[in-house]
Amino acid sequence: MSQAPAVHLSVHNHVALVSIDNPPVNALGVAVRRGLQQAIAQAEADDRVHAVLIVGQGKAFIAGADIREFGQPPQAPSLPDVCNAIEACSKPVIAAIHGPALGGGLEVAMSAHYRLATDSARLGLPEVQLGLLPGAGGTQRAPRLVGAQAALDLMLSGRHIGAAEALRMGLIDHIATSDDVQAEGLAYVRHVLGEGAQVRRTRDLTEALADKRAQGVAIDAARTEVRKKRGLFSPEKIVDAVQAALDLPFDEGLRTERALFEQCLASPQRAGLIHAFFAEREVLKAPETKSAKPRALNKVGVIGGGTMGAGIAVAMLDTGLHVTMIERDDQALAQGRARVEKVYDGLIAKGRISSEGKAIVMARFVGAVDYAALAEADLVVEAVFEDMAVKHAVFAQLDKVCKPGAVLATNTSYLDINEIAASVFRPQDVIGLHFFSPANIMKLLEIVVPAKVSADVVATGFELAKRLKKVPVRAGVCDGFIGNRILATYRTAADHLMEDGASPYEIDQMARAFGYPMGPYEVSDLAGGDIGWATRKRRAATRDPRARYVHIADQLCERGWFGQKTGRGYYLYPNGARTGTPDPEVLAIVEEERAKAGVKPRTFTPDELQRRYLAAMINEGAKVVEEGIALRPLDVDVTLVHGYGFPRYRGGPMKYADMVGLPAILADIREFAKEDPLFWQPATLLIQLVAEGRDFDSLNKGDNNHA
Ligand code: T1G
Repeated sequence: MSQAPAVHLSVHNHVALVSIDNPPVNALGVAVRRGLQQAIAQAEADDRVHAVLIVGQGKAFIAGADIREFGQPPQAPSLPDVCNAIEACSKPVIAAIHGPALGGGLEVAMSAHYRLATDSARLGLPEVQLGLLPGAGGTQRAPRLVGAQAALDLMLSGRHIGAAEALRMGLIDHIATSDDVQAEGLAYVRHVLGEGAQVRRTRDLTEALADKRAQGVAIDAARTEVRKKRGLFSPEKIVDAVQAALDLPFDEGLRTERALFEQCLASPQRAGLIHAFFAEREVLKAPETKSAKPRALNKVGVIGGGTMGAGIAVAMLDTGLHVTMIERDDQALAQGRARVEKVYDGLIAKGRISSEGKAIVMARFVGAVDYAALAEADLVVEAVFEDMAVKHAVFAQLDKVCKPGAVLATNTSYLDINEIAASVFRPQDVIGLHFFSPANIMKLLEIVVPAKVSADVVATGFELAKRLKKVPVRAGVCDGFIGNRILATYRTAADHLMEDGASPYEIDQMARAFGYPMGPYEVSDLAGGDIGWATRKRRAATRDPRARYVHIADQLCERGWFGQKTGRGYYLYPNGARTGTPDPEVLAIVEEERAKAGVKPRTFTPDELQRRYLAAMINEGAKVVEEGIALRPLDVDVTLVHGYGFPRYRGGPMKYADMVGLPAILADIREFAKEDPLFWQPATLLIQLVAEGRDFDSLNKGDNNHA
């Protein structure tokens, strides 16, 4: 059965209506490109046709090139050729935009001679978020329409703008008065023809670039800005391409753009960022979200007004939910409320909301010390002290007061949620919702699935994540779930390296050079060394006595050197400084502990440090997948990117491992195991994949028979 054409052409009263129909977002796959090229040629040749109108079917104009085609052998026609054909049309071509017109989609619109948009339009050139640049003439046409400064802003930020801003900057010519984009488009074509308007090729426009000095200033400012984008490849190429638009004739500029585009396409960052793009969409597809509908979610409760409780309350308030915060007494409740208000006062100070805006939000906040206030809650998140007895007491209360069908969630970051669920009469309603601090900022939300939970409760967790604009990852129950478990392992590898001869500052430098915003010891100082200390004490009873244990961190904590909050940790933070300076006393303690451990220190190259740090992360990631704690390797990637600072342009540790090659990772682990066979036990899954010549990505694609 032949596939429906992706592009339809029909003629209405001398207007050729070119309608793109390639759900879900009219991506410019090869069928759409061919269809567009043929439609323009037909319209050109049809004497009945006086003008051409391009529209998109469904919820989008065009969301860009088909990202799935990148990395595949190119198929003609190329998008630049299609855009050039549209622009070269001898009859006026009008693009009518509704919904997303992004990347190649906006490039198609910019190659048209006139553009209108409805209020629903979202226009942008977000290629930089995929490690690319606008490669179908966008870097040459956008500056000719809106000037270098506005064009560079769109391309370097990747942000989406609305119709009003697009009109102000000259990206479109008209805003439709209704959402019926086809009707509005046809009416506008008649208006354009009625005005006797001629073809207006963007390549020929000069007005927006007339003020040469201003264009030069824009380029210089952009060069300064891209220098701050640590490690990213394509931003600088974008500026080079826009520079070409200022310096070269159009067609030469196009050739320069193409060359720069090819460089970005070949960069591993493109593969990493495109993996991240699709992985963030795949994590939403958990078995429970496919099989069950979420429960109602209007009124929510938060138990505990501490840092996490208050952050969770703000996240809920920000999305329009009614929040009831429960605390043990009025004083604690007042402190909880104050923490919530402090966030909004900060936003007022930054001019991000008005005091009226704050009042409207806080009107949806209720504080109480009596659990009965939660009788109508649809979902309750507990964020109290990490102690099982305290959790049991809270859940006993919730079990008593919450209505049937209410979702009972715990924000614990490591306690056994199966045990918490077993403590109530409705274990099917208990789930883990593991937020990351600050909970109103951090994107990641681990949705921890205990054994007895019902599918619609899990689906409700995902629905909440969507409402909170969080990135949800489904995780099984184990100590540390996905993220903290892997963190503990690569942090231990770092401690081993420190005791073996590397300084904590070298290790942090390695992590930053790899693309992390901070190294593990800077993170420890920011979060507070006392948190890790409590974890180590908690785990002491169950720690394998044969396992190597490094005492350096404990030594700092026993001195009260917890980090920024105590003015020193691994680094010194004089006078409340936010950036630390290396501390010779810490190095002395490290030396002391090496001597006590009988370690003869040695030097490590940054490459050796990086290979051990990443190998520990990847190996534990593989164990988390093989045990089913994470559904797929991409779930590990999304967790580490959105919760632990793993550089997004590398896609995540499992994607990075695939790009390095699993045989090399396994060989490293086996090499390291010669020194410490207990710590460096290669994951069975890693051994299996190497033996089968497969990579982690093969498990992302649904043939998950990795058991
Ligand atoms: N190509 C292929 N698939 C795409 C796609 C695209 N451009 N955009 C979206 N999808 C899929 C997505 O994977 C999901 O699939 C479904 O559509 C719905 O998306 C030469 C080089 C448009 C704002 O970067 O930002 O043009 O999971 O869940 O929340 O210069 O998708 O259902 O199987 O995100 O409503 C530039 C990327 C490409 C835009 C809609 N364009 N897309 O958001 O739905 S590079 C982009 C988005 C380029 C040229 C260059 C968003 C959206 P599935 P969704 P949404």
